Amino acid sequence: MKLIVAIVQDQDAVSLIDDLTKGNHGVTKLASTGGFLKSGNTTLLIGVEEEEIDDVIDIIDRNCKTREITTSLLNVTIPGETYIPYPLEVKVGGATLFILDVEKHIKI
Ligand code: 2BA
Repeated sequence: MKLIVAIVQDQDAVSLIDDLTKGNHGVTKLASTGGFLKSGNTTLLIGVEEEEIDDVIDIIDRNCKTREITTSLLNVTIPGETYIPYPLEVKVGGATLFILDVEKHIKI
């Protein structure tokens, strides 16, 4: 068994979870925060058998879009001046996936 950890954008999470559930894949949703943008994203835990992995990746691919986000995260300091927010274009990916081996899966 494998555990797919999928970090996706909040906007894509509802349709993705619906499609995973329709496809008979179990999924748990966690609210998470990206370290760079410090804004909310969604982390999904999806436990799958090896032969389901391609189907799950397909479903994620169909639901998750890459978006350009403009953020004023970075500040430029000019000597003698206050901080000036500096607009930064960031491409946020469709999804970031980690696929891990599961040693044991127990349901009680
Ligand atoms: P964030 O950390 O908020 O990053 C959002 C987007 O900002 C990233 O999109 C990337 O395009 C950009 N970015 C991140 N770090 C950067 C840096 N040091 N300089 C310039 N741009 C930077 P994605 O790569 O699609 O990542 C989306 C979210 O996936 C991330 O949100 C983070 O929550 C998660 N993530 C990505 N790579 C990860 C990793 N290796 N480990 C754990 N989580 C990861």
